[in-house]
Amino acid sequence: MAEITAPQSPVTAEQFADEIREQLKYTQGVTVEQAKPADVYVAAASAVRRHLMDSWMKTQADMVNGNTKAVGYLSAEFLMGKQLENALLNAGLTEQFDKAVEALGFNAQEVIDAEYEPGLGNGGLGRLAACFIDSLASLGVPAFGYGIQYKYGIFKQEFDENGKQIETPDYWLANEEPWGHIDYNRDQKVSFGGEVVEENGRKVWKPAWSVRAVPVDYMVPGYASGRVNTLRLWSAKSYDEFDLLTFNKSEYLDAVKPQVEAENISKILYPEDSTPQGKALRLEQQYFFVSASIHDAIRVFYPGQDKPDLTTFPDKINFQLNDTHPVIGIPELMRVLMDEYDYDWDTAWDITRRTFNYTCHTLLPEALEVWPSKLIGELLPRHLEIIEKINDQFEAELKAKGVAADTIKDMAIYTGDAVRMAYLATYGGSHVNGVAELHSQLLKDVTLKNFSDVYPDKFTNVTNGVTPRRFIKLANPRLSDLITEGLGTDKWLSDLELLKGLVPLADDDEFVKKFAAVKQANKVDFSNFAKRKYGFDIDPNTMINTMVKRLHEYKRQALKILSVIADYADIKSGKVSADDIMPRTIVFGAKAAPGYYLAKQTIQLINNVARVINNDPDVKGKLNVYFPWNYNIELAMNLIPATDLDEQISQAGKEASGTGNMKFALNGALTVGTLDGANVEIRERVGAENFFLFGMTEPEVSALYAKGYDTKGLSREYYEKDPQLKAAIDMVADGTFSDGDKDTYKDLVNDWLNKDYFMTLADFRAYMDIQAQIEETYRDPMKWSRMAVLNVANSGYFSSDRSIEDYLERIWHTGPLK
Ligand code: RUG
Repeated sequence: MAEITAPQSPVTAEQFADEIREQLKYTQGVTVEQAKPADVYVAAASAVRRHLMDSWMKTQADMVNGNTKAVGYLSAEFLMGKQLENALLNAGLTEQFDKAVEALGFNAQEVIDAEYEPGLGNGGLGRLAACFIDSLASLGVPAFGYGIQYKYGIFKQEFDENGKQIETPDYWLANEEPWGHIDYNRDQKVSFGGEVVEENGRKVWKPAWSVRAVPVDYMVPGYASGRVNTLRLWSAKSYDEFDLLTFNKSEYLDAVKPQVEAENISKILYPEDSTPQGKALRLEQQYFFVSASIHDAIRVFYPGQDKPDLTTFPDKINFQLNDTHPVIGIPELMRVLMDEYDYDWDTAWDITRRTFNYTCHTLLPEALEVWPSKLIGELLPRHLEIIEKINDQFEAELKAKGVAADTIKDMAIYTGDAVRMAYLATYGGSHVNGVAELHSQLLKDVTLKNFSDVYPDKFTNVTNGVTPRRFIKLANPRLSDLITEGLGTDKWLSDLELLKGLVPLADDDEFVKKFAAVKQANKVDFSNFAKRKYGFDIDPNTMINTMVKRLHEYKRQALKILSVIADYADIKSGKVSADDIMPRTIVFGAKAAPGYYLAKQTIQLINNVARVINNDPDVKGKLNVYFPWNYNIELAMNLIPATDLDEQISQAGKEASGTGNMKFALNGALTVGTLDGANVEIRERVGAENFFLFGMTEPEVSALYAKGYDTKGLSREYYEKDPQLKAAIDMVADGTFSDGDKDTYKDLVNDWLNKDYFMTLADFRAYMDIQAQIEETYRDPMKWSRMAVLNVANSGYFSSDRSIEDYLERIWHTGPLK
């Protein structure tokens, strides 16, 4: 019998059923007979919250009264996913829930499905924030997640009849949302605009307008830690609800204008993954949540004190800046300390520098935010002054260190016209980290090279991770049970390195067969899920080959679809018989930023390749492409456990880390990938022989740029020289996937042949070759499954618990609550 250490709740299933009944009756006013699954979901969520309440209050009290420094994770995105199952797991109520709901006459899955998934993030960055707050709570570290409760999350994706992406608003709050508690009594005032005047020798900011930041609190229960932290998402409300005078003049729209303007701030998540847009509103959002959070932390840690000793602030809490989005917090804390609490510049600077740390998540220059000074000056005039002064101090410091004048100019935080937020964060905080070893190295060598030359000690790496509770235990219960059986304990859920104990089992045929059976059962489940949700007919006896991630040129969905087209072209031309093909189902999931033209063309192409190939009798169902729309966490949790082969094929040197790659490896998919981001570390750990590596390395990519690949149109040479590549591209150009219309994809084709910045064509041959090797391996099921077992066994390092332990040791220097 395996040793089970999962949290146990004190209540029985009968008692939990009574609690649900009580919630239904006394809070919601419905009888069990009247209730729908959605009512039971709300009641169960409220009942779980009650169970977590004491731990939540105790965690907060211990945090304020104890001496353990807390972490404030400042993030514009938290992509939490559905909450009920996770809360049940961490409260030790999973079994009680299943039985209670059944006793009440409901199906547990239907109740769970009734929850609407919040999409308060764009992709990896937001999901990482969610994994991190889960791990902080599970490790018992006092922490706040601070962000924005957007009214509309990331857009809902649909495809029209031509396969084009359509974006529709995702009003996730349309139905009752039982998790967030709106705390009107702990609001904060956030001001904008106006001017700075001198009064009695002091700078005084006279803002023009203010909004009310109201916190909406979400519990973040730890797994088996007894701790419950807080995710505090700010919602913008107006101080002037309604102008009665204007209304009485029958100017109804004008009467609500101030309210609409104020509430716009938390209205919508910017649908961007790596390119900042929508300037003014985005800066307002950033300042809004950061200013409210800083004031909130002062309120929390110095309760009831008018004149707190804020020199201790960095000992109470450290703020982690999740990308450049919250970096305006640096001048904000300076302003608060000087203007609201009377500290001098040097003291304020010392406190600020010790409070903040910065995580960079990108290597794409366009994702490092640069704000026009004019905009900052208009919205936050006092902050612009402070930034200028920080820049003066910075330049003086560099000069004193003997840095050359030209370099100082290159490093300017404030250029006169613009403010470079990544530079401000690097100078204004104690540490800077990248999110995978290669990424952190490239930050030091390229992106922030000047800074790392001057401040080498600031730079460190923390490789990303994912929470095993959501992405193994909840997503893949069969594999979880098998792991527990194999290891004889379920302790791996809070110590993922224990998975190493599975290594010897890769040589145990019985275990490997069980492992393969788990994968097969998951594939059947996924096929049923895809039929129910999307109407797809996925054959679970084919290899499930998945590529899910944001649609971006650097991630190279184009490379994948070109390879599919090349295979298809081979069948059509008779070069290859469909009977000889290893049956494969390729599943894509991806949203493109609404304004990203080539990404949207790629989506259209994939959809039309799917339409043509899936309906072509010549292919005999051997090659299938599916593109379920609106990729989200629910889809991920169903698809990842069913995947045989995962695609991580970004151009080397472009993906900061990736976290999907970790989820797949942990669920026993094999990876085909480049030496990019965390792929490098995954491959090192699972073993080169258990990873399908292909493509150029980062130095090879750089060398090819140096030859003028994108500027001299060198990609065309690859097209001319490789008949298979040529056939594939010609098929796109000749209208095969656009009902004969040659214009539909002309911009995409033009880009491939004349620019191809991300070197899809240059890596095509290597990619086709590795796919041949993959097919051969897959034809030996035991070999494949053994490799998959070794992927699971050696991926324990990629737990977000380990990432948080690295942050604790290298950056935050704090630990669990005593
Ligand atoms: O693109 C990166 C991923 O490589 C990374 O895994 C993830 C979490 O660190 O963050 C993604 N990211 C980067 N999302 N937005 C940005 C823009 O800076």
